Amino acid sequence: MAAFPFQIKATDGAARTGALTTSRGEIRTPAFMPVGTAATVKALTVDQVRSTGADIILGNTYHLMLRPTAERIHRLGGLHRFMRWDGPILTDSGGFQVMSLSKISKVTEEAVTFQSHIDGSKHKLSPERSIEIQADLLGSDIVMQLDECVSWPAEHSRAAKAVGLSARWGARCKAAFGERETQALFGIQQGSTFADLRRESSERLVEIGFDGYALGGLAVGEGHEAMCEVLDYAPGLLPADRPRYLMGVGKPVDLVEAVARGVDMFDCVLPTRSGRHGQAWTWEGPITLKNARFAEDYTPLDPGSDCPASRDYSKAYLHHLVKAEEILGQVLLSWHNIAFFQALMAAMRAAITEGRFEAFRKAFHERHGTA
Ligand code: PRF
Repeated sequence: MAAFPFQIKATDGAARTGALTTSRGEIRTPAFMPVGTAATVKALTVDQVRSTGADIILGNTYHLMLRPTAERIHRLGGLHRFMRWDGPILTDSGGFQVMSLSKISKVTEEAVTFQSHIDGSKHKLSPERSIEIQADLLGSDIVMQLDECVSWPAEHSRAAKAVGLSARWGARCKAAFGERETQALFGIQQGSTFADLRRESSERLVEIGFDGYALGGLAVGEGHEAMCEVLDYAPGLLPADRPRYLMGVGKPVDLVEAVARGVDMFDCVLPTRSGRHGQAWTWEGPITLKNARFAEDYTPLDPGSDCPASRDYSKAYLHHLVKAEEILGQVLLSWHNIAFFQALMAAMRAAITEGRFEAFRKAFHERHGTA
């Protein structure tokens, strides 16, 4: 398989920094991918997203296959052209969103069938159909295998079944994907919080052979401590020379702890979703702009940032926008939060490069707190 080159430029403990080179540009790692579920990073233009330093965004098979449909996006020239994002796009395979969003769903060996959360219409998503949607119709750069993620807590036997099904679906995805020059296919490790299952899952994925490997089934309710316990060993079960992607994570404290354990890529709705709900993430932790203490605070969220939303608008103005439910409040807070997450990743990359990640990690926690 002609994988995208992944160059690790420096390591510090288990933490790594480098770059994944795709046909649409370089992804500096550790990387945070803003979520563009419905062909939009909610509330932001692609120029605003790019201005934050994001190298890659994420799209969702589940949402796009339902609306406006993958076939329509294909007729309109593919997802990049449709949404005007010319950088790399990673798409999730759909299974996880089916479980969390659809009205009714049923998993068989063949496929997952479900009813749309939009209009109740019935759909089937097989490994082969997920690859067709992501790779051929949307034109994604990084395609995720279809997997089964069990909810937490899970019985060992239930988690073991999902590991087996995910491995068989991974092999079918690889066969359907074939060999491609300009697109990559990532496998997804499952196994809940069971070390033996995480190991078995990794071995089966490596046997199939993917361009990169994701850690799935985490951040599903187990909490920060339990997730960190899995991350103490799970990334080390995956090939060191390929990118490792922790799906759906997370808060700034989660990102720092996962990078410390050898994770290279992340995605999460947190910065955009919490921004739309009036929350700003800062080096000092999260703040709720609605709070009366910001009513006459003329300072910006981050005077040292080069993001206009972080640097040029006072907290008093943002407080007013949120209180008045003005749409600009959602735009500016989403923009600021994405810029903050990108600044955090850039700071971690610099700390790893300069061999001072442990000092960075300690200083980050002292300043940011545990929220
Ligand atoms: N599998 C897939 N997508 C995901 C997850 C998963 O386990 C998660 C778990 N946090 C988020 N998104 N395919």
